[in-house]
Amino acid sequence: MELWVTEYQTPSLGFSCKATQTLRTEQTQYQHLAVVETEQFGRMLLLDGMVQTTEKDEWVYHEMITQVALNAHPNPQQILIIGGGDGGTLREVVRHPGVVKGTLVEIDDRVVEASRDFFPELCRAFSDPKAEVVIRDGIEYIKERRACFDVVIVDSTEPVGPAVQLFSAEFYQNVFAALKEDGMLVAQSESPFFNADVIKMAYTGIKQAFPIAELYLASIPTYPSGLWSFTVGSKVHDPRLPLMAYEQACKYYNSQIHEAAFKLPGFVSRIIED
Ligand code: AG3
Repeated sequence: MELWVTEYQTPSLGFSCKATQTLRTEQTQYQHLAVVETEQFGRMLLLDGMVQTTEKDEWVYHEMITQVALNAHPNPQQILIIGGGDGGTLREVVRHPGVVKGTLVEIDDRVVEASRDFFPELCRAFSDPKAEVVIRDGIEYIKERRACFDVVIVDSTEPVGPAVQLFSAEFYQNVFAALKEDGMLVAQSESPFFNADVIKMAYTGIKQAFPIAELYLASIPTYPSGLWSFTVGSKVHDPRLPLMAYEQACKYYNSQIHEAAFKLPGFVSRIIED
């Protein structure tokens, strides 16, 4: 019998992968978690039926959510990741030469455990001396911090379930307060084809809190529509300019991609124009 795993990307579009094995399915305290072995993309992590990452294309997302801000900031030493319990973003953070400490704050310890059990390429950062993993609600964590991070990365799920508030204007203001005076925020902000409303909400909230707000894109095969957006908020530095262009061992990110990623198709520019 053939086994297929499907994410319903819209009510009328399914993205299906042939699976060879179901490695884990469980209801955690916060969400439904599944790990399946697929033929096309290797191991795949799904939360509430939505693809979070796969072995074969995780590097596009993890490099692009991390290396753009870390290379546009002149001195990115203290980095906070909210969400991202699989560890892929943390791996990118700790390998950047300027970073002194990468703190990951994940609400659901079962995501961290699934990564430890099934995603050796993602979880290796957990044991890095520069890394700290905290199991807590990032919304609460950020409220208690003032002017202590150079870059905050929001590696969230979609704005449903535990992540809803991670797209709110109030949360972005709390991130602003937790950043140092020249800090930067980067948040994953969904597909311009299917989630224009989410992009608008993230961009508007970030623009209210930060003097500089910019959107950039990357091509991620296993996410809805394959075209994905990230939104940066910055206090001082222009996120579009790669200062350091640390790109060794990157498979997607380089300094030309950095600049090109901010060039937007007309339909995407129009989402964030008011
Ligand atoms: N976080 C963003 C995943 C969004 C995917 N959406 C979807 N499949 N509908 C990924 C976490 C990886 N560290």
